[in-house]
Amino acid sequence: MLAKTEDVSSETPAEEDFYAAGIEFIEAEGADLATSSLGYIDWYTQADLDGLTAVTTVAVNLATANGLVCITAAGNSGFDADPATSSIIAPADSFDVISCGAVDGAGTIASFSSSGPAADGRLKPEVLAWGVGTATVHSTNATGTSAVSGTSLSTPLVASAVACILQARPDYSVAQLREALFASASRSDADGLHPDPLFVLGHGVINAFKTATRGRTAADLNLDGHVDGADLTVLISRWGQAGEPGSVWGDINLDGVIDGLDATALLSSWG
Ligand SMILES: [Ca+2]
Ligand SMILES: [Ca+2]
Ligand SMILES: [Ca+2]
Repeated sequence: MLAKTEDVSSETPAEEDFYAAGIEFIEAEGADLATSSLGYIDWYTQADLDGLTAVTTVAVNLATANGLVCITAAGNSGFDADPATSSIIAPADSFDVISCGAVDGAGTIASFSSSGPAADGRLKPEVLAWGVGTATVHSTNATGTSAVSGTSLSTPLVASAVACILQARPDYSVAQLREALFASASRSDADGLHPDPLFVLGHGVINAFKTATRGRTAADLNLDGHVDGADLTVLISRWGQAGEPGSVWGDINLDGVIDGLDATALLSSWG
């Protein structure tokens, strides 16, 4: 569903009300997530981005409290080396929104990616995705694509990954999804979270596969919390698939191919 709430010919506080109406509309229609690649700062200062003040921020707080996963762009105002200065836009300061910065295709932070923290010191942005020269549908050519840069481009990539994650893991609440997404991102490791102390990189680049499979044993191929015949059916349907160890879902023993050794491993986890 699309909710067109922004008037691109002007910038007035009424657009924040339109945004609130749009997110209410989407939530009422039964959406599982909402994503927005815009933000408001003209009538706010960074001191106002405390999670409690901006109209869009409060609207997103209500939406996430109702179980709607919300994703939004951090902004394109760049960053410096001072963790005390911020350049995010509302509603990126909302408590449970997933706010997104941008990296290039090599994973290097984009110079335009906005930095946090929120005015009350909370980590923002939380995650990163590809937002430099990102391939996207063309704005005027119905059959063409173009390469566009901005956190407006990394944000829908995160949203589409989260949509896939929620299909695999409908058990995730907003809080559980955030926890799994952050713990699976590139700056996190087995020891836990290592958020950027300069508030530029957040928890790093997202990893959808790790997020979707977090907390599930490798043999639970349909991610339902049990190892049983349904998982064996999945394994057989993927028989013979090969790739980098750790990248093939069903390669339980991590040797790069799905074969009898994985069936043996699955049976050893049965029940
Ligand atoms: Ca506007
Ligand atoms: Ca299963
Ligand atoms: Ca294997």
